[in-house]
Amino acid sequence: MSRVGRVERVTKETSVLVEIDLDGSGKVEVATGVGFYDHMLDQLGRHGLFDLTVKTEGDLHIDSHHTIEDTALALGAAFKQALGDKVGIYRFGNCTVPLDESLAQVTVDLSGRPYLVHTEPEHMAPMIGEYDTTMTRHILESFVAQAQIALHVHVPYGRNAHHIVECQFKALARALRYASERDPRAAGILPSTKGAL
Ligand SMILES: [Mn+2]
Repeated sequence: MSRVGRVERVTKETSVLVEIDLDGSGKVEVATGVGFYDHMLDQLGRHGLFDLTVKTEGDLHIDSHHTIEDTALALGAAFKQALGDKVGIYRFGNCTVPLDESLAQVTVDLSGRPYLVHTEPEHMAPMIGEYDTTMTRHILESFVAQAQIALHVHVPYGRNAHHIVECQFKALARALRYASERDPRAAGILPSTKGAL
């Protein structure tokens, strides 16, 4: 059974298409018009081993906010769709990823309930190309709200903004991969005593 999600989200501000295959090989085709964000979504697919297509046409003449946020919302919705009934998966995942001087620690529970805990260094360069670094939390909030997962992301230390953001996406990718992968010992078993996830 294939685990794929496809979401089209069209508003007056943006038009987003996301397709994801959780059991892919990290084949990524991303075009949002925001270079650094494309680079981050590339990390997500590559290190999550998800096949990922993202096409966003947003109101970049205003700024990159709507484009980035709406893409994250669609990505979260597509991820949830692809997870399906969650039978036979690990459910929990965590990964710690260093990028030179920066470190990201990510823990996820594919719980069905949205919750984000996020800390990162307060003092960071405000922009990476067209990417506003305060958007990282906004991306995670948006993804969590739609994917309905509990997500804890911490960067206890780091200095370079590019590194601080990129290690978060790499660790997120790997944690999502571990949580969503099929557990060979749990075939046919829903990883919850509640009977629903
Ligand atoms: Mn917003």
